[in-house]
Amino acid sequence: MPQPPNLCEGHHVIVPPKGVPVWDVDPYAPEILVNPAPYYTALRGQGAFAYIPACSILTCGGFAVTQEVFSDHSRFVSARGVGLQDFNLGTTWRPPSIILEADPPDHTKTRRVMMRAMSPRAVADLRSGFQDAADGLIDRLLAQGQFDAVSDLAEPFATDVFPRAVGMQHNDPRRLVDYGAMVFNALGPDNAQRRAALAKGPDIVPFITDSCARARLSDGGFGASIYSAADAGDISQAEAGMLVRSLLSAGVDTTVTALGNALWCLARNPAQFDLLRADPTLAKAAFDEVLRFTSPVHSFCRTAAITTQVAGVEIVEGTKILCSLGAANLDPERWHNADQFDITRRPVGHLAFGAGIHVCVGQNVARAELEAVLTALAQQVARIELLNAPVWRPNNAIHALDLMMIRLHRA
Ligand code: OVM
Repeated sequence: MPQPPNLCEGHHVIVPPKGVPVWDVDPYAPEILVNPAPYYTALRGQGAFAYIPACSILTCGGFAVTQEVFSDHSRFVSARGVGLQDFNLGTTWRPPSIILEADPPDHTKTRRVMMRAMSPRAVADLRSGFQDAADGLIDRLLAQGQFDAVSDLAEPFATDVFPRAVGMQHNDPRRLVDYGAMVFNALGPDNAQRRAALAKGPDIVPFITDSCARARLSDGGFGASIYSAADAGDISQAEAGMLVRSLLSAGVDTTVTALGNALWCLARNPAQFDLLRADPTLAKAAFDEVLRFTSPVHSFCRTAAITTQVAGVEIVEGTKILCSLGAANLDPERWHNADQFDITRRPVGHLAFGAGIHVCVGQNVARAELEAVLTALAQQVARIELLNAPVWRPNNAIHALDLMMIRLHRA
């Protein structure tokens, strides 16, 4: 029997709704986090929802139900936290995000500022710089021989181009990566992953807070754009700092993870990599399929703001619902050959970026980063050789590699 994880401070204890199976599982157990596919299948097999007594939550992973919960921000709110903890109860590890952990009308205002900062136009200006960085990195890695796709490719790329796009004047890749691990692990229960990540707080949080100050951000970046919205009176200076914190929270670990996962998909599916090489314009489609197939953010929670029904199940106010984006993105009822990585499908509607009003506001940036690296691989690399069994790193909200040794062979 799985050991119940310790619940975070502040959690509604609910009773299982009628007709919902009780499932004795710890969705945050490291063995599940590093190999989620069997868990996703079992989750979808439970029906619309399952009740997990260890966490006192409902969980869902079928595409239709997950999409319904995620798209309905008025019934299923974010301001009570998108992890296990109910922000109405207890204290949070940091001041809540004013965009991720917010509902309308507060969210509407901050979202507008972030959309403008990372508009298609703003991101278009970055593409050639991203491509130069990707071309140079892949050329160097081709010469290097064997290397780790995480620490030698994904992390160096994302922690170089993104902080520059933000306008950070004091980049510290290690601390940015570790802060991402804090933010995403904090969404789970008080388990080993969360404790280990949050223990680094005293070293990392002051660096992050300092980095959000206006004086630390150069002109022309996303950070300066956010502060100009404060000058225009759309938000306060303090809110601008909080939105820069959101950039640093959501913009590093996610793209590091997506890059590693992309290499994992292509290394294990050489015929798919050959398709990409034959037509590098498939980079965009390949990225969406990587997202569908690997779901870098594997889950987020919502909280029922009212007592309501979904799929005939009564959900009482205060219920936390753990939405498994990873399970929904592999649902065979939604996707043909769901367990096949196929860059020629058009996985429109995948939930890896979420859905509804909270759908990833930085996705233009993520797409530009991934398209640059996938294009460089398509143009310069003949073959991606996998040299070890990839090692995954358990994280309460992210499905990421820890280590994957590969060798690139020049085209
Ligand atoms: C934020 C934030 C943190 C993590 C993820 C995220 C995926 C946003 O601090 O606003 O979006």
